Amino acid sequence: MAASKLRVVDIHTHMYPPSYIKILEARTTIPLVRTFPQTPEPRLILLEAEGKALEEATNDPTAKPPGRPLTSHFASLAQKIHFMDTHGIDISVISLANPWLDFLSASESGEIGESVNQEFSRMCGEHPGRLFFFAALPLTAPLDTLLAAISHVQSLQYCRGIILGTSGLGKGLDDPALLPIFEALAAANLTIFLHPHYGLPNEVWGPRASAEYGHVLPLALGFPMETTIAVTRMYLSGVFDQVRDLRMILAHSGGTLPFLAGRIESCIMHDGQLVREGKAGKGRRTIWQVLKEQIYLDAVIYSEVGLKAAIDASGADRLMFGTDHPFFPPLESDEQGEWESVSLNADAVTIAVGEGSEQAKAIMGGNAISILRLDQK
Ligand code: 5CU
Repeated sequence: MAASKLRVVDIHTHMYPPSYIKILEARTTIPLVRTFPQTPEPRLILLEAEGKALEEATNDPTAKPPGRPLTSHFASLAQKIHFMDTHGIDISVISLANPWLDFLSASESGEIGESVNQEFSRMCGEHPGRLFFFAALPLTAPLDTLLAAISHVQSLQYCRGIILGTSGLGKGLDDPALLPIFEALAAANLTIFLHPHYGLPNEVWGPRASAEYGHVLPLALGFPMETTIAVTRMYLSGVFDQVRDLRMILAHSGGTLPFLAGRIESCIMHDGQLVREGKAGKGRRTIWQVLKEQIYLDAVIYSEVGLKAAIDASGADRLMFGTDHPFFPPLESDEQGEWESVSLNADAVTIAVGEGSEQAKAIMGGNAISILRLDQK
């Protein structure tokens, strides 16, 4: 068999288009963009965990600035292409970063969503074949607006799926009211890219976190647990059986799902209520099966240990490389150069499956090209 060519595809790479940044600049509650006297660059404040730091910096001009600097990496298309070129990335599937359209009112989200998706479509059109995108859905809008949005994004040439947070319509992803949305997405052949934003309640991090531990706890632990909980709730609700054509890519290699799937299974088998209600018996598709049939995982886990667990759980043919650009820039080297956060993920693939192996080529790009139809412009 002829060896396949390496093409690198980044399926986890975000942007906030300029129009979206304007919305954030006009806001007074998180998410928002604001300038502080202690630093020249505007700050992007996204997470509820950043609330205390925001309050302190607002009241005290000497307090440390909250959030992260809003650099050109967040909103500039030229910068995205430069980042791709610097890291040898052939194709990127770009998506709006969190918290997407989740905070918009019901009356405005449909229209803003349409224009944001149109903007992503236009950006992809400027680099045909190099850029595709996951669209954002106006989840706070009425159902007919939401369904119309799915039809709209399906018609956009470079759209390959949608990016979704874990709140769904406000009650999580096991909400029966989401079924028509999942059905419409599956029928439209639009893959869901599931991404965390809400983390865990602030109290979990304890009183020292905001002042002493930076963003480590919400990002390293809150994000992956959020994803794990959301997908486990979906699994327990039966939605994967109800919508068999539903396809989801889970961010950050599925949170902790590959590691915890065995424990989830054991808890189901040993749960008196589920056994009595016939929900744990023979014929049930296990979470292992769902992981191999309806779920894909990105390879944004920064270590071969987690990556091997992801491969064992879903299969090397279901893993897809990502960078999480523009998050996690280098702090002590030039942002225009190579990013260590990227090489950590690329190295994890090499160590896990062998440099230049067919599995490495698949994870680095081949899988994304076939799963997301990136050969069709
Ligand atoms: O650094 C962060 O807060 C984030 C974020 O908000 N979203 C993301 O995708 N990665 C990192």
